[in-house]
Amino acid sequence: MTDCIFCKIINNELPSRKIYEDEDIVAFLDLTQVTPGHTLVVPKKHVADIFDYDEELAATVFSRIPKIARAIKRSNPEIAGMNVMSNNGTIAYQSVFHSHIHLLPRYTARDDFS
Ligand code: DGP
Repeated sequence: MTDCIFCKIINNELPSRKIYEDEDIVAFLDLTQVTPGHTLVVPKKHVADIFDYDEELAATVFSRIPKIARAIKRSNPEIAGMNVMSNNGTIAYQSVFHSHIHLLPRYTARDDFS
């Protein structure tokens, strides 16, 4: 989709800090960094939200999450947990309408992020 920010990131038309990429998905740091290491896992296929997934795409995207979560956790010994979540629809606070899963590392020593 031509005016989609995440399609542009996937196609390297916009910069991002990618931490993982394969033929189906890309994972890059969220611009806002709600907690340090806040990452978005994004299917390369443009789907607006969870309601657009077929089973094959769901299996592809969600099966990658544990591997990426483990890699983020390994990157910093202070990471003690992680929120994995997705906003779907304006009412659910989705702001970018190319589906994505948020990975939010949580820190024991400094878990004072709202
Ligand atoms: P959501 O509100 O769930 O749709 O989350 C969208 C996220 O996308 C939000 O946390 C900020 C992030 N975001 C928006 N624009 C950009 C961008 O250009 N680059 C990066 N890396 N993240 C972005």
